[in-house]
Amino acid sequence: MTLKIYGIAASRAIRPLWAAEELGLPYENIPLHYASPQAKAPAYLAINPNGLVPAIDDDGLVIYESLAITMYLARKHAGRVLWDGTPRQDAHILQWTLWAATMVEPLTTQFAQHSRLLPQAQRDSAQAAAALAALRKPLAVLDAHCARQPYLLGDSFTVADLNVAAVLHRLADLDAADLAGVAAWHQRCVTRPAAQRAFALRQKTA
Ligand SMILES: N[C@@H](CCC(=O)N[C@@H](CS)C(=O)NCC(=O)O)C(=O)O
Repeated sequence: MTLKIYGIAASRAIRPLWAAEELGLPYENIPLHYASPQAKAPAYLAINPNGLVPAIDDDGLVIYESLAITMYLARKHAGRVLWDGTPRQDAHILQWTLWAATMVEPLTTQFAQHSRLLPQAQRDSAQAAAALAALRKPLAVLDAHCARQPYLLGDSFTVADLNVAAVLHRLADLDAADLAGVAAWHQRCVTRPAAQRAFALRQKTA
């Protein structure tokens, strides 16, 4: 198989898996668990020296960082679904992806860790609440944007939607945050057939 995607689907590997499904690419998923010794063993560190998932090997081209991988796959298969190949679209894809990585993901990670990922004894509900409170500002920006158009770049789903929706997926309940625009847009993204196929992999490998 030309495209190998490392990482169990119940991890940030869901992002490249979702992208591959959107693009209709054949791929092999190597269900490496992020907490397993293999993720820190020399064979995998040669692929991702950070010892984190996901990473991909696309016919010898090795890449890590989940959001960089999805953008690479979208660009490589420009014109298929996720990217139309214009510099204008590229600029907005980068804008939203970096926004998600810097303004949102540290807070969604803090929330996920302190609400469900860390062992119970290490969870601090105050930290989970603080993350949700700090998220209100960037999510209000997204909410206002989503109220104006169906997808982040306009009428069509792109890799910007995939990246931002996947980052937000770690939040429990967007409706509860009183963000109707974000909640409706997020539903549109995650109910896509390709997203559902990728999410179904989580049952197999969780
Ligand atoms: N910025 C990286 C983060 C990757 C990351 O932290 N992955 C987690 C799984 S979702 C992991 O491998 N954790 C193992 C560890 O922290 O040792 C990306 O987006 O690919």
